Amino acid sequence: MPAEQRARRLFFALWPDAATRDRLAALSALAHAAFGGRRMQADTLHMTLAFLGEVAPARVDCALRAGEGLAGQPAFAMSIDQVGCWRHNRIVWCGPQAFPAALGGIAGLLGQRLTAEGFRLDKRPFAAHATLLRNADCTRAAPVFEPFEWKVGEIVLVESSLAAAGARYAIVGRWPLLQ
Ligand code: 2AM
Repeated sequence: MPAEQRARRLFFALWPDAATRDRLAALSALAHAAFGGRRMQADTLHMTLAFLGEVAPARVDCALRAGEGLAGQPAFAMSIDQVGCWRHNRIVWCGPQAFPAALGGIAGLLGQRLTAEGFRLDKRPFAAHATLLRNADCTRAAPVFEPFEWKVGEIVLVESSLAAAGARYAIVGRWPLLQ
């Protein structure tokens, strides 16, 4: 099938700046020493806001329009101060214990906009997490670590494609938040 007709796997996310990515990568190494499993690539660590799945090429503009609706939302910061392991899927993740109100506002608005554009989203409540490891052993104890701040200044739309070396991510849209 020609590339321009192929469905594209898309999701909205928070993408860390270099300093935050380095902190996330260091936390991933620490978590790996505790839980084992497979580390996610350091340069693509992120927090998913809304997963769209396979999107037909003609519908990509609808996703971009939903992103445009985020203009005017405030930039915010969150403290990454929690590491957990989900037994049902053996994912080790990190996130904020205190869910920032601004993040709830952005996720809620994005969900509304996407629904209005005809996307069907996961019904489960949004769980603010960045996946660090897969296939981890959740019976082990979580590591102690120094919490750090993740400053969020933009929302991105990401395309994920499968390459020989695993998932490849490309940012296909970005929307700055109000500083
Ligand atoms: P996860 O890290 O918790 O698996 C790209 O796959 C991103 O979209 C990942 O961060 C993944 O979250 C998220 N995602 C959410 N729902 C998904 C689904 N049904 N299938 C694949 N990825 C999903």
